[in-house]
Amino acid sequence: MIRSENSLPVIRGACGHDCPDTCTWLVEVNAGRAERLYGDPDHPFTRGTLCGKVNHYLERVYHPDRVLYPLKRVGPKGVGQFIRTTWEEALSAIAERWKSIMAESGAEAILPYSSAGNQGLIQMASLDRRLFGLLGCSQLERAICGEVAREGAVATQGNGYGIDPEEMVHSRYIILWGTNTIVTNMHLWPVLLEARARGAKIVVIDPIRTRTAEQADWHLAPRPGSDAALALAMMHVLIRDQLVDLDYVSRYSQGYEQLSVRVRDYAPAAMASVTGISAEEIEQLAREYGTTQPSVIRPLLGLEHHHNGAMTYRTLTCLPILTGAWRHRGGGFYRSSGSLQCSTLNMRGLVMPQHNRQGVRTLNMRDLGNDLCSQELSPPIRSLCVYNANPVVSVPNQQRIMEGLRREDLFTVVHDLFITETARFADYVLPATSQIECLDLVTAWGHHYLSLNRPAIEPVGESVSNTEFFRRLAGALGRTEPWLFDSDEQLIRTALDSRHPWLEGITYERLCRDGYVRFHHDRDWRPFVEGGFGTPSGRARLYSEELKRCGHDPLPWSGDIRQAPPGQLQLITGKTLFYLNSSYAHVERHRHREGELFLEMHADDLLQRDLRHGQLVNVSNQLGSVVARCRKSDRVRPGVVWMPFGGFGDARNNACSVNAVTPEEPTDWGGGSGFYDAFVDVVAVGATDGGQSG
Ligand SMILES: Nc1nc2c(c(=O)[nH]1)N[C@H]1C(S)=C(S)[C@@H](COP(=O)(O)OP(=O)(O)OC[C@H]3O[C@@H](n4cnc5c(=O)[nH]c(N)nc54)[C@H](O)[C@@H]3O)O[C@H]1N2
Ligand SMILES: Nc1nc2c(c(=O)[nH]1)N[C@H]1C(S)=C(S)[C@@H](COP(=O)(O)OP(=O)(O)OC[C@H]3O[C@@H](n4cnc5c(=O)[nH]c(N)nc54)[C@H](O)[C@@H]3O)O[C@H]1N2
Ligand SMILES: [Mo]
Repeated sequence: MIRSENSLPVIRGACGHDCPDTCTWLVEVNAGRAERLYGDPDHPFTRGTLCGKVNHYLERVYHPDRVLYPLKRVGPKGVGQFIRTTWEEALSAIAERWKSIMAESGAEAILPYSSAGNQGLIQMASLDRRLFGLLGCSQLERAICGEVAREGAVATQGNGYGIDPEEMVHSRYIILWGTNTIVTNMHLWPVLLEARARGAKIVVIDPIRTRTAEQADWHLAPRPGSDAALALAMMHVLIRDQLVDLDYVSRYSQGYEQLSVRVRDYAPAAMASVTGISAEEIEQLAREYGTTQPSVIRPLLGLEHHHNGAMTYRTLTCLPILTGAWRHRGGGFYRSSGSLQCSTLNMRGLVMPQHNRQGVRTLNMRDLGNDLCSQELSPPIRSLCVYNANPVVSVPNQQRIMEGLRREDLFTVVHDLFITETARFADYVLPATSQIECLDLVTAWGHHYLSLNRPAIEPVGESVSNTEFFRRLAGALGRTEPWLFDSDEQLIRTALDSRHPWLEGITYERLCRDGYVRFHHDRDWRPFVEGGFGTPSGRARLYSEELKRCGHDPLPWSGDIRQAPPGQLQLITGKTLFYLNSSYAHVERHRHREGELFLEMHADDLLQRDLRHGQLVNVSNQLGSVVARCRKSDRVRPGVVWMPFGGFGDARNNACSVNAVTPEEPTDWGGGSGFYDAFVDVVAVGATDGGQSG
């Protein structure tokens, strides 16, 4: 065991928040209480620095509002009035209710609803998948983060793989496309700065002048949703000016001829009005990208939350094929290492899909509101079990979700650390452990390390980990299958037991000893250096028969780019520095730092509406409305407004989130939601009091 300078035991762990960085940390414990939590200075990627939220993680662990005991609702749904109950009573009430629902309507009437609130491997997806699969509960399509992007990349590459982000230090042309690295992926930034010190240029493509855009060498602000048009205009220049690596293209891809014909329609001059970027800038971007190697495109969330999100990703992934960027060390494309990490692990062993009841329906998390309110769904959702998620804040069409959650005949169970905006509607709220109270194998979607999170303290109050919650539920339901009761250590050993070469020498014991391990592969690992794409032919698909068969355009396409209807503005969101998605709004320090909900708006749009900086405005459309403080800002372009994402309301009183006005419109494919194709009216609701400028 490691000991601190004052001889306290120090326990190694890893952050479980839904974030690419997956920092490792050290926790000093004194008489059973965690006294200090700080970044592990030895971790090569996170280098001992934690973010502004997790630096104060212990305030979350010991927060007075933490749910410490099982709670039972006594007031109306949504009000959040509960009384303390026992685990025994809560579990037997849940089991009794679920058994009668299953007998009357079938298990599909129960919807387990979870996301990546804890993205540790076994706390996110293990015993829950086994139990609900065996019972035959409705399955959930989880496509609100990453899936659209992955599916778009798959259309071209056959898989969602990209380069190892640490290799970006070798890149010489870096395009951060629809991502705010400094805020959301802070440990990648030093890698990029090192690349810059070695001569790299950093370009940011984002409709908003984000913190990252401010620090970039060049910022281009396209109209939201027009990125595929921009990429096609780049391809037009690459092909026209013979900047294509024809050797790479002819050996390792298919459909170059068809693509060449397609891009003729995308001359920079024609795309300038579509994208809002001048023809000269498009020409310059394409030439620089086509003549500088290694070049890398690093996109993230901003592109996938549009209705054309998958096609946009499909289009962008054609660029490094045309330039042959994949040949070069530090060249290619990188979005997430998540699917790569999972492909090395024994996921089937972990979730045991062979025991799932067959023919069960799948509901999409995006549609939660409509599904809860549906008169047609057969069977209707009669019970909802929420864990690792706070859908009232994070899922589009919030009003509809709350309407559904108010249904008197709906039996809602929430397992969380706090009485979240969603938990306020629950019949039972059950206490969840924090990351320093549970064991897990933590994968990362932003680097190539696996970490072991060891519990530093006993569960606070009567809280239990997700895996323990599902063991208890299985017991209460009278199940006896031993694999529903596997211990956390057994689950981790199962996950590691895959015989994948990248896991060679990586054992539970080694993780216990070292805390984290880098995958066993060469530093200089290039996924598609000699083709080897994940398609049946091994070639990348510039033209795709598979897409055609599914009714999509077989070639990259700009999609129909939406314009705001007259008088309305297009609303997009981004993550904040001090909140992690819907979380941390409960902690005063972070609440204070983020302040009240605001809307950034260009001076021209303010003027047109006779609005003033600092005024309270009502942001609304046919879905609902949300009140925010209006900020005059030159970070946004006219016609586009920006609102931060998070739970800005006082969770005890109201749910206040941008998702009050976002649609659950399906993306082209990939099962996601066109959140950012939200069009809103903005009108004053109060007098000006001079808020701070963004
Ligand atoms: N408009 C708009 N909407 C968005 C986004 C956006 O940018 N704009 N972002 C989208 C994206 S990318 C994402 S990933 C989603 C995130 O949406 P969510 O996953 O709903 O949000 P989180 O705040 O990450 O986590 C949800 C809950 O998990 C709980 N939790 C944490 N650890 C545990 C645990 O060990 N056990 C249990 N039972 N609960 C735990 C937290 O306390 C929190 O209440 O939101 C999406 N929605
Ligand atoms: N501090 C902090 N860090 C986080 C999170 C958090 O909540 N807080 N959440 C974590 C999660 S779950 C995720 S998925 C990641 C997300 O990481 P990012 O993708 O970096 O997060 P966002 O802030 O949503 O950045 C997306 C950017 O896309 C831009 N954008 C919107 N529409 C378009 C468009 O049409 N075209 C282009 N080019 N850009 C567009 C937005 O203005 C925004 O700046 O962050 C993770 N890290
Ligand atoms: Mo996410």
